[in-house]
Amino acid sequence: MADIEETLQRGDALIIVDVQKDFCPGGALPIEDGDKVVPILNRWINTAITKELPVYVSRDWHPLNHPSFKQRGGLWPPHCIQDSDGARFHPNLQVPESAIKVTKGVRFDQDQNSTFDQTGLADQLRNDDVQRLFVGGLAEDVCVLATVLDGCREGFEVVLITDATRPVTIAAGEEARKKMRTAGARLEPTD
Ligand code: VGL
Ligand code: ZN
Repeated sequence: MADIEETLQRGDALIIVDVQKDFCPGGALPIEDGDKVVPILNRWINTAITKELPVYVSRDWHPLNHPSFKQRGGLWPPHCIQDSDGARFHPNLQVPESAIKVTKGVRFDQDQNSTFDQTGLADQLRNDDVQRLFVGGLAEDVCVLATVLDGCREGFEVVLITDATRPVTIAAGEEARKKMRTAGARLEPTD
């Protein structure tokens, strides 16, 4: 991809998925090198803000005893519990004041991996005249995957920033990239 400055234009939005402490090394559900996405995403944020493009920042925000937790028969250790330290954004992520926050994973009865799932995000983006999404964050094979697939399904052009995301496992990451390509997403590194 050309450099960020040349790439981002009117009609684009940046979608940053779940760059929270619990998904980074030392957190409750740590993703290897999860924190490495932070400086890359900061560059994208900076350019998006300079160009007055919208930046959407999602967070996983679970109640205690969420159904995605192992204790309830789910897949994951408890993570991103509402108002806990681990649910905070990575401290070095430069979340701009103008960022539009998307909170998900709050339902008591089911998980929401996609930032589109019951959040109204698709309508919000259309109201914002957004046509193309640049997506990064965590985890590539879980919430980033679900978000990219829903973005394609909703009719947006979707570009996954490949160096701005990391999977829970390498194998699942490969599988996720195949699914995203098949759905029509573009997979591109920052430069
Ligand atoms: C996520 C596992 C559990 C994610 C959320 O944000 O990718 N992964 N909850
Ligand atoms: Zn979760």
